[in-house]
Amino acid sequence: MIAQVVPVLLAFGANLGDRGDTIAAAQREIAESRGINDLVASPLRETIALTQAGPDPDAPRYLNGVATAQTTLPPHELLDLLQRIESKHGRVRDLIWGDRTLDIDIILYGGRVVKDERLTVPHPRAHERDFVLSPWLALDPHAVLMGHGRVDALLERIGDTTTPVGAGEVGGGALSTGAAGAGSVGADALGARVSTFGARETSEGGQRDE
Ligand code: A4P
Ligand code: MG
Repeated sequence: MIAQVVPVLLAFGANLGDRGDTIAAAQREIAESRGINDLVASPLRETIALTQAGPDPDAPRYLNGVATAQTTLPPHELLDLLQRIESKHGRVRDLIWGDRTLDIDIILYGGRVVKDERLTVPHPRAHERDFVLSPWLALDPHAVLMGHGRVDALLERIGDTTTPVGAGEVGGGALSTGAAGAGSVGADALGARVSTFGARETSEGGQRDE
């Protein structure tokens, strides 16, 4: 059987430890994993921690970014891979939305809707999070979030409180070339690819299995 290749959008967040190094290492490990190709990472953004009580300016700040990739892994196998990489980087789950060394979420898995006890895709909160939308928009000015519309309009509606990573700190932009390796594509080519998430929604109502 020939495996289907599906474009995915992943989101990365870290607010403990060497945040940028951790995200860069995780992206490299994902890019090198079986069933993953063409990983391209956005620049990282510095963001205020969103806790269950709301934004907390006193909590350690996050670095957040997104990456696109092509995968032949089914959704739950992709989640297994991401959770293994989170654990390897010291992720401990205690508080809901608590501080963490690394969080990796699946924002989109092609045009597919998944909803079960382990996985909800599209990610149910992505449309209201500047720390997801802002780096995604930097990667793809034409990005469309399935079920919610254009990312630039969503971001304008909620406001962008994220800031660029300071000079001298590790950012995702430099990593994208290294992590993606020989099979990488540039952000321009990727933009077209990322936009296909939205195209599927427009033409097929966002319910299509890949
Ligand atoms: N799960 C379900 N759907 C998904 C998906 N699409 N991607 C399940 C990944 N995992 C998914 O996640 C809990 C469970 O969600 C997993 O076991 C998986 O089976 P988790 O990573 O253990 O915990 P979490 O991330 O704290 O939970 P949750 O509800 O996914 O949190 P969010 O909504 O992702 O928010 N503030 C800033 N500035 N930046 C951040 O990145 N992140 C969060 C987490 C809160 N505040 C933040 C940030
Ligand atoms: Mg998570």
